[in-house]
Amino acid sequence: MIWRCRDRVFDLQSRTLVMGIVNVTPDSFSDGGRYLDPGAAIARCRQLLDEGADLIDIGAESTRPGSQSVPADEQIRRLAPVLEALAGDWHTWPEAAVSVDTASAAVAEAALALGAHVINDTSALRDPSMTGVVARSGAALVLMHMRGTPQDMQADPRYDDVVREVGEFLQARREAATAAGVADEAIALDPGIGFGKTSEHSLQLLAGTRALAALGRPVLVGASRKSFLARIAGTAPTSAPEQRVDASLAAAAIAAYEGARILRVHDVAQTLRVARVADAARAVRG
Ligand code: HH2
Repeated sequence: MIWRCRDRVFDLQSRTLVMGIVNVTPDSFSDGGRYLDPGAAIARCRQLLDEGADLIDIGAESTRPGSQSVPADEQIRRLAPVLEALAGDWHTWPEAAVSVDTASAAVAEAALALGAHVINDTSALRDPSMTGVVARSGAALVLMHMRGTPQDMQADPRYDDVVREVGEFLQARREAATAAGVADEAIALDPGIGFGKTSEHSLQLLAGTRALAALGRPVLVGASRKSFLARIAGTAPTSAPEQRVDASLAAAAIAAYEGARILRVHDVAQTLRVARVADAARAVRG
């Protein structure tokens, strides 16, 4: 299976991709405030690329439960210096790609003009202009499932069968995107771990990765440092996100072994080693 991200084409047959997270925000749940300064964000991107990240995902708006939305012009103001700096860098990492985490078509358009290869839309096309912007650019599009909005998504989420319902939603969004001109081979699908999900729902989606992979597009899993891992691992949900790295690596191994092709993570170097082990185990399983 290939995943087309403008001029970057990833062959996902045997290799799970690792996407490093950089949030240019004051309030992200794990790295909020650390990379709000453009110089710090650029240095972090370069560090993750040096560690071997296949992609970096840059966000200018937190989507943690209860977070407030950030106007498009402010998102662009935060992203532009980082994207501009990276655009001059690509000879150093010719095979890596840059993703921008936004649900706004205006932000996506500005980011694509500055060279982004992927739009990571956690709202899966709630902005009706998003498909046109992505289709015109030839960029890749991540479609993620979220129940509700970051403001209300954790208020008693319920599903009859979370894996089936999320799969049906993602398939419908994929069809909407391709009908609007986005190439199917540019689309990746994401169950949205923690987005309108209890810990049990997030665990079921992680364990059910194979069912989503059967839809035939690369599955992206973002479990990194999320609080459901603390609950399962027996650490306090109030624990610092940095204390959830080992549990995150376990989640990455499960996701990759069960067919996820892209892991969105804070800890790139460790996850790359986990991904290689999971890839090797998948290869001998056949
Ligand atoms: N999770 C977060 C943000 N964006 N995008 C995708 N596709 N999948 C995810 O699971 C996902 C995502 C939340 O993590 P983080 O970026 O670390 O925090 P915040 O939203 O607080 O900035």
